[in-house]
Amino acid sequence: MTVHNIRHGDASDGGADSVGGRLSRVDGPAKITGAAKYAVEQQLEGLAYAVLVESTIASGKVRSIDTAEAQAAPGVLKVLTPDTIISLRTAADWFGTPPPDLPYCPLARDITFSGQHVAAIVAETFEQAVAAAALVKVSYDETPSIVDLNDAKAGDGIPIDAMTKEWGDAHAAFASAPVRICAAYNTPREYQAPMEPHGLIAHWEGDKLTVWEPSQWLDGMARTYAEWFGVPFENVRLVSPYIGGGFGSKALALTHGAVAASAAKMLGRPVRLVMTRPQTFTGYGGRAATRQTVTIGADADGIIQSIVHRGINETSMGGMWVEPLGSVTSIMYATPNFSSKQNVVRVNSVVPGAMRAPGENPSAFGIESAIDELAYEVGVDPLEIRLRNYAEQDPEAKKAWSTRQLREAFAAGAERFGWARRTPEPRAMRDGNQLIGWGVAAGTYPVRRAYGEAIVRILADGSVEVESSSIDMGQGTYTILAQTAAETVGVPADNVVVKLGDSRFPRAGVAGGSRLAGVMTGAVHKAATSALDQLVGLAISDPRSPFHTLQANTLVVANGRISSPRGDGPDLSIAELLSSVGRDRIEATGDTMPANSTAEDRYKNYTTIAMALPHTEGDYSRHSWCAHFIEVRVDEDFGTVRVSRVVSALDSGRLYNPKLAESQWKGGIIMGIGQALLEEGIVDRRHGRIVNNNLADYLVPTNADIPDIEVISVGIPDLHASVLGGKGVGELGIVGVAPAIANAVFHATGKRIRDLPITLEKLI
Ligand code: MCN
Ligand code: MOS
Repeated sequence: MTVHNIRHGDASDGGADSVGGRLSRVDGPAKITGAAKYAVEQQLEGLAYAVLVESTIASGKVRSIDTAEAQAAPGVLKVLTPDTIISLRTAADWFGTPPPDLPYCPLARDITFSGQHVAAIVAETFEQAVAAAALVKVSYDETPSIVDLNDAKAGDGIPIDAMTKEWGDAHAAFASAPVRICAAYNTPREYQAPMEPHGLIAHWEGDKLTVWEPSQWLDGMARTYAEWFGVPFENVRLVSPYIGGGFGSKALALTHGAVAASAAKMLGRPVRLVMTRPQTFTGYGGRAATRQTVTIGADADGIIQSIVHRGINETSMGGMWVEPLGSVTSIMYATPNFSSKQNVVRVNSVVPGAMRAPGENPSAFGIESAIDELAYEVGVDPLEIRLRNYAEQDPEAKKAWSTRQLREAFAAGAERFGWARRTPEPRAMRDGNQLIGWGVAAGTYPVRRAYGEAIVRILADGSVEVESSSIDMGQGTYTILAQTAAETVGVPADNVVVKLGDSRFPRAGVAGGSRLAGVMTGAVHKAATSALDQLVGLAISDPRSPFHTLQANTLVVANGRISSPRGDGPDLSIAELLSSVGRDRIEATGDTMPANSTAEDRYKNYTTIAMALPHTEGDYSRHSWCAHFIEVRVDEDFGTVRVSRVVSALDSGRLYNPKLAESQWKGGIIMGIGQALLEEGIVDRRHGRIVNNNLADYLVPTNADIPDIEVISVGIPDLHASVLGGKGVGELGIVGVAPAIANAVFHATGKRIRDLPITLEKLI
């Protein structure tokens, strides 16, 4: 859990230790050497193994479960069914809405999707549990199901009024517009597919529960476990020091967690449950499939008069997921008239959920494809049309942007890509039998803000320790918090140890919505500032301090040493100073909560998402922005598409660590290439099963699919966004990639593909 720094900043960059420096990941060596212990690798005395049995139908009822043979199988400790598992309480959702006072059973009798957990085996070994699970015989009364959005029975669904956004008279303005574009854009179900599958070890000691589980949100998940089992929040400890990716799928306590923790309680032994790769496809829902219609009315110069947008996303029979499809549509371009509405359709699926830029990602596919269509319709360059319709303020909130370096992003990206050399007509650029296409699209993601808490300790040996229950799933939290503490206190980053991933540490909200870096650098900065103030205060005022006689107002701490600003007087290491005043540590807790916050406010902030500040709070509208310039090569005979060049310019405000931010952006872009060309969950139309529920058939990009990607930072510090001036990074990169590729494919081939992914059968 402890991450020791090894110096490995770029030699070329003297400031690697400071915020803004290119310090390499401080958790890198632990991960590469195998020293990093992931959740389910804990070795516990008496560990038992749980394996899930899942429904093979998508809709109906469990008629009976025959467990006799499984029960008698070697090593079996318990067979859990809805009849034998202990009863839990319903937990609040992530907004903290008080739940109905109803029992909760994580094993289902009423089946609403294929892959629902109906039983579980707990055995002495994993192999015994797997063998016994195969002996459980479940019979069903099957009823007709709606397998996905394409199902004829799916219909138009339920209107979500809260999603409606309207100004002006969009329909009238469209009717009178000289140029009109109207098209439908579809995205399929996609999956997070993190390398590390979902899984956990649950361990009860009396009424105290410890859960080792990969988690994007320790405090939120701890709350859910506490509510399920009716124990105080403080009794649940979540431990998650290392996580093999989440992409949105690991922010909530899920049904399988309830099964494992119930089994552990019933047996009085720690229980480990790890999902198989196929189970992860129904263990958490992936990104909802979406349908959008985008209608643009414009004048002959391509100046937009009206946008009418209608969106539909799928949700489950019992749960509610709204993928906000109007989120980019309503802010990217200036328009005097606008209307956006959204429905959700219930299908027999696990409830879909958050996947990297939920909402913004499919939303951008609609509007950024549609504006490209408008560009060809009026004969204006696709980059030029975006500039003509540039939104100088937030068209929806009617507020100034806190910062919007999108024009700069277009300029920098176009320059580096060589956009000016583009031939305007489709099918006009080629290399042998490869048609070459150049496409552009913009992207954006809102700045979500909440509050965080951290402890910073200056220890007797002069080292600094940071603790927070926030997490690092690969995005770089350990590293940027080490840099923040190092710079603020005035020590080398080597001398900082960052401890994350334990809910016993000071609390933190969700690592989702690209908010954690801004929140936690703010909290650590505050805690470190107050630890430094204490240190300097002691040095000045403690009669035992060598600085006492100086009668200085302030002292300077740099490089782990403390001295007077004028250079007269003593020059001591922090360790020497602490020893002179007889202290073994200085400790400060810092949080970014408003000063008058109550204990209840804090609990609510850290365990729900209800307290996040709206991005349009106050006078400004806060977002990060990007522009992607992409080259594709389409084989004229085979219809295969290769992305051959990507240049993206991005505005995430100030970067805490450019090396890591660039890596995050590239990761998002790579995921966007997968979304554009490969990824699609395919459902069996008879039983509603996900057919390609593995990484051989659910295609994600490999190295061979990825060209050189160049990313350019065009951000400037945005102090309306966060304490240190950064905006979100983690999700921004994916937004706009799929439409940039679709636009490039149109430029290459003259074929407009409005359904993702862009596979060869759609092109030939
Ligand atoms: N950063 C920076 N400068 C900024 C903001 C961020 O240098 N102004 C860098 C830092 O290294 C920081 C990282 O970018 O650790 C991400 O910061 P932020 O944008 O605040 O996002 P979060 O820390 O909240 O991380 C969550 C975000 C989301 S929501 C998804 S989804 C996602 C993502 O991060 N999933 C990921 N990136 C991922 N990266 C990996 N490796 N694995 C995942 O599952
Ligand atoms: Mo990210 S989808 O908000 O975890």
